[in-house]
Amino acid sequence: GPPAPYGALPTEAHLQWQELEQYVLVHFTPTTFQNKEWGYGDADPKIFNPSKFDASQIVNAAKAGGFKGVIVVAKHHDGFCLWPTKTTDYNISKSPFRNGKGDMVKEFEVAARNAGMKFGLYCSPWDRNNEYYGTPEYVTKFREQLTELYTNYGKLFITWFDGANGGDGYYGGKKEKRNIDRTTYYGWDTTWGISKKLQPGAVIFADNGDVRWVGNEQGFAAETSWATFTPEPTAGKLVAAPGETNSDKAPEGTRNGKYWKPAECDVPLRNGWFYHTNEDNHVKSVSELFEIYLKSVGRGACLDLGISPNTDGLLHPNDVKALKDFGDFLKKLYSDNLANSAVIKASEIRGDNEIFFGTKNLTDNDRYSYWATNDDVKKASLTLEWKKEQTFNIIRLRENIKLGQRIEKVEFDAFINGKWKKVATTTSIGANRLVRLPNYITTSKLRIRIEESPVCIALSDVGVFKEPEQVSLPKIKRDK
Ligand code: IPT
Repeated sequence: GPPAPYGALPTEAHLQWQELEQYVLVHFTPTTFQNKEWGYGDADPKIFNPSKFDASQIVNAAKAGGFKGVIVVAKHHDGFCLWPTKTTDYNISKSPFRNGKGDMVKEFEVAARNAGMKFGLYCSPWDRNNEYYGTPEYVTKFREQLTELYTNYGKLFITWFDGANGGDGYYGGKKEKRNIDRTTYYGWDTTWGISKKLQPGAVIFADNGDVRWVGNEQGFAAETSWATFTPEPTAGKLVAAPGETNSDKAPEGTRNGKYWKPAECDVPLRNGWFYHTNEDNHVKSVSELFEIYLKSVGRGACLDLGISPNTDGLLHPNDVKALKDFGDFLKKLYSDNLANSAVIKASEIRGDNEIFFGTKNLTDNDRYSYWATNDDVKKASLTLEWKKEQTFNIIRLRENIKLGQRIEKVEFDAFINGKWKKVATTTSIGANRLVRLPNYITTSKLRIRIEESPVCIALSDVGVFKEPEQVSLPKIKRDK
């Protein structure tokens, strides 16, 4: 039979989320028209007048970048709701957009579904406009907002809870500071109960949610990154909560952690989350995006890229181009998986059962079919052999995560000048691991040695790729 699962395991919602690998997060509110990052909740709704708004322009640009889902910030910290909510007047119906008859969340949803992309929503807990913020009445309203969002916009893949909250605002028009206890105020168990009931297929993003914040806004998971995590409260708090969690440990996660809580890497395409004209020339390049991709998707996390429409309600041409260039780059990178033309031999196959556990499962594009070893075999190797020499620099490994995250160390050898030569070492594998060799290698044999695992091997994928020539990565700035 199959190997026993190991440790904490993903839910069905986790698996669906994981398979997306990359999606975008759209920030667009009156804050855009104020040229700010965090709105104070003082903007007149009349300034929200994106006369050329076109959700499909934005969504299709993301799709061209290889992104498979769209999360819309339905309400940011400024409290302005992009849908005609019943909970507050501070919403789109008071703006000139579509003469006060518009629903921007709906327009984004329709555009995403038309593009074949998944849809998700962000609704800020912090609300710097709401007069009730800080009292129990606001929490009731916040839950009503979530209920509206969970009811009227179809099936969501994610519901996103920002830990940034509490402080200055124009609450009910009065400038004040309102601090709350982020661990107790929102009644997260009850609030997330609504999410689970109305959107059971959606993962909850939060420092201590179904998917964890990676702990920085650079989009970098750690070189060793576990999908399991044991969230702990910050000093002096009794429970972990968004904004009050040991997020310093989040880039790496917890080996053998209590819960399956893989990382989401959120990072904006520009410097900030909102559009600013003076950042038109600070749109990330293909090489910067590829570095982020390697350190997020390539380390088993998902990449959540922030995109920001301008005051016309469109993505700037520089952003559109950056996304398209990156998408074209990824297409080229993945256009030829050299593992498909290799003969792959394993040091052993579980129960000699080629069909269930053989090496054919490594190249069938199915994340859950796998090559496995016998129960007591925790070290094993694969050899890929080609008729002719091949040139490549990227190796992809995936485990069948339905059986948990198992492998802890892998080494790679290439057969060069008649000898095996070690070319790379890596650690955590999980849902996806991209190993990038600093230089192309040319060889007819590649050996993959799994050196450490607490249990037998259950590997689902081997990919071998050649990076398109034009890219050289930026000098690495920070790499935990
Ligand atoms: C940071 C929050 O503290 C964290 O909970 C999470 O929501 C994260 O944002 C999302 O990027 S605050 C940010 C200014 C680092």
